[in-house]
Amino acid sequence: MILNTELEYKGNLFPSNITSYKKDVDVLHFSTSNNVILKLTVLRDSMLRFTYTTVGKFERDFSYAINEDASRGYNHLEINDDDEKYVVTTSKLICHIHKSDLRVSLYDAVDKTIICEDELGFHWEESYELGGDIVKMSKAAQNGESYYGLGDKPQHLNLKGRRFENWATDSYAFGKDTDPIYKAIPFYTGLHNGKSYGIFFDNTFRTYFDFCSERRNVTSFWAQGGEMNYYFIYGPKMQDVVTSYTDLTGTPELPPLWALGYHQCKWSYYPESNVKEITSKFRELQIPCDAIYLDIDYMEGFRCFTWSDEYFPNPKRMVKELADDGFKTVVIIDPGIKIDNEYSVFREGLEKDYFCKRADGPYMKGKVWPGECYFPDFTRPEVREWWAGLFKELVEEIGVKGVWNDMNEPAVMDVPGKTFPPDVRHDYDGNPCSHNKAHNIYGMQMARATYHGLKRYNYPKRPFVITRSAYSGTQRYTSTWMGDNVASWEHLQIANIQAQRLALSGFSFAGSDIGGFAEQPNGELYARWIQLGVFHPFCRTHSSGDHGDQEPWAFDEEIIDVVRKFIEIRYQLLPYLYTSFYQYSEDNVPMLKSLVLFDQDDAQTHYRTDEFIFGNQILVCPINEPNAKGRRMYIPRGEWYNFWSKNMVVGGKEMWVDADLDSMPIFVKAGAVVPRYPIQQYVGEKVIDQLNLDVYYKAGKEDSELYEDADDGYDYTKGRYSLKKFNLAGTEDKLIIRIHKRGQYITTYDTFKINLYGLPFEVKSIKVDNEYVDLKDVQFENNTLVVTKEFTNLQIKG
Ligand code: MIG
Repeated sequence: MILNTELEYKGNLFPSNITSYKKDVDVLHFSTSNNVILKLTVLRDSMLRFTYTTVGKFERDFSYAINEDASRGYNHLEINDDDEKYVVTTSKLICHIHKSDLRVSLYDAVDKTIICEDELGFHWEESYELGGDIVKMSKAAQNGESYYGLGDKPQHLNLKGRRFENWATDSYAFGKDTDPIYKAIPFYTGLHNGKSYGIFFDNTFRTYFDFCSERRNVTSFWAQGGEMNYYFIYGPKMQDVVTSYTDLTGTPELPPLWALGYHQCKWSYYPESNVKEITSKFRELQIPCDAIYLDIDYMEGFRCFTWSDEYFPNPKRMVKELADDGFKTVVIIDPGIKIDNEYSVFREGLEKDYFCKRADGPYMKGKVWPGECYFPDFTRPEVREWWAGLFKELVEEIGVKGVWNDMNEPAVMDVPGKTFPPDVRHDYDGNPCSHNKAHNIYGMQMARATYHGLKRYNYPKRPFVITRSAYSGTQRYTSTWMGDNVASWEHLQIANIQAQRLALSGFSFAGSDIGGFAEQPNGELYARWIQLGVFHPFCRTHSSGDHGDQEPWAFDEEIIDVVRKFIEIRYQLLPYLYTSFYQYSEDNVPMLKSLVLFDQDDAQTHYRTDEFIFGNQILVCPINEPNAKGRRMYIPRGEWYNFWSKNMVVGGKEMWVDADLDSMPIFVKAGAVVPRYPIQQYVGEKVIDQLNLDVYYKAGKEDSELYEDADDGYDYTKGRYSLKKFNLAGTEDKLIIRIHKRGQYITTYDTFKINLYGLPFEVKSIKVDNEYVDLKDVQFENNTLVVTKEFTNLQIKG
């Protein structure tokens, strides 16, 4: 099979000249004399979809990735032509389609500069093995162009100079540069000359991307089947590219707040007494923790939806006792259903014909943990419905709060390719196909069915699901982790890159196995990893357990203290993190921002990997090396306060930052208003009776947000939420904070405790809503004050 788009390759076929053109509102068809049709759909002024067929007729238009509610609509659409080309113009883009060969060039509509242009453009090769085409696209790389995205690739953040494959693969102990691994997210952004665009190649077959690796000036992508079908998304800000892609493929609903707490996991905690020992120890050592996981050994012979009588004689009681102590129970559920006629899930699946079959009729049989298994065809709506129903007892009756979907690449043991053979049939929601097409979305459809089950039976509370495999759009249903990493310093670095990369690929709710899954970290590595992990949207320690324990107390006192301290920081920042989740869910804003996403105009950011912005205003940089007392890092442009010392630094430069083992580089953007909770051992342990607002003075303006609701449930969808926007404006002798409020949720607290940092003047007077207040009345002391949460205008003067 030809795996490249090289010009010299003789099997390549190309579109010939355009012979007809047709316009149907916002869909333009360009047909060539050799039966190629380019269908160009104008979705938004900044988003065009390109689909090609080589047989004069398109497949049924169906995608698992696209979010039904994605924004559509444009302000301007104009089509002209001259001898050489058609010209499609929107308010953001100008698109040329060349009449002689169907090649496409895209320009910025405002300054007319080139954004992206076809090199060979669309071409294809006939696939004798599979039938249909191997569809290919090549684009000219622009001067100084950089590339980002592609989901979970464990490589340098900037993808330039490399080639990648997307084929969901179980990758135990993967390494730096292993490719592919668990996920297939065929979306990237290009950045050159201050402008960014994105390409989402919505094709679920095995796809490849080449960023100037095969040829220095060419970027290409291709698939082993299906149609050339991609979305072109223009910025020019990378943040707009990422939010548009995220809007296109969707975001999750808000998770329950506890899901943003700290989670503890291991393969495996059993029996019940061991689980209790672990949870009690967290409380005894006062290390906050919200969730405890049960890996495959909780089941009876690895049969999904069963419990081992021996290890867990009364799961309902145990789950309740754990819940009384603030622990939510999350259990693993794999796709393989054990072939066992005594097992009701198997019998039902068989009777109802829900399992995947080989091309000639036999069931797809594969070995996984339970032994020989059959596998539900999650690409059939009826099967997903059945699967969702299987969670009734687990969730409604036993009280499990979250489900962990593993092995859903799908992974199969002891066979070549470690997955289903290609002839396995799938329904693909009424578009029957082979595993070649369904492989990359199998895990997504499993997680989707799981999500619907959890949502149904946990209602009116919110569901929590975590998946290992994913395709674009999977973020609508579930969180994710990076799979089986290793306890090494290099993997700490990889985890950092993967979390950033996933966030800029639309999938923010992600985290690594803290400390590493395979092998065992020493205390120092574990502590450094916790420091990074508490700044990832999903925060869980997990390990295979085959090299010893990985609870905080498996290490010495000093490490326990560091771990506690950082998990406490996460719990204090929960309202900030939750707000960031709200901005992701509602406004499609990634929860982590690589520096290039934060400030693309600063060329220094284009190859940075370690530093990132957590939410919108907190800059962090993990320590990646042993025996470090600090590190050099790049501080992005602007003014930043050292989180620990509260000293201000001016960015746009590299600097050394001290960070002994009990510290790490953390900075807060000047002007930020950061909400802070008291330390709790689990979400909801305390009623919040006062909210801290840490206010970092800035000579100038900065906006911050605070989103709050009941932390669970769906009342927020009926308006019972509270969204506060803080507009901060500082001058030499004055600081003004205005609040704009929205929503009807009434917070449990009545007052803010405002902690002022970096004030360049001594406070002489305070006005709340235009009335001078006695400094005593607001308990003004050491630059802190207490004010009613109802204030809309606070003026502090020197
Ligand atoms: O073949 O369920 O990535 O998190 O602990 C190993 C046992 C299966 C792989 C997952 C890992 C999990 C483990 N699973």
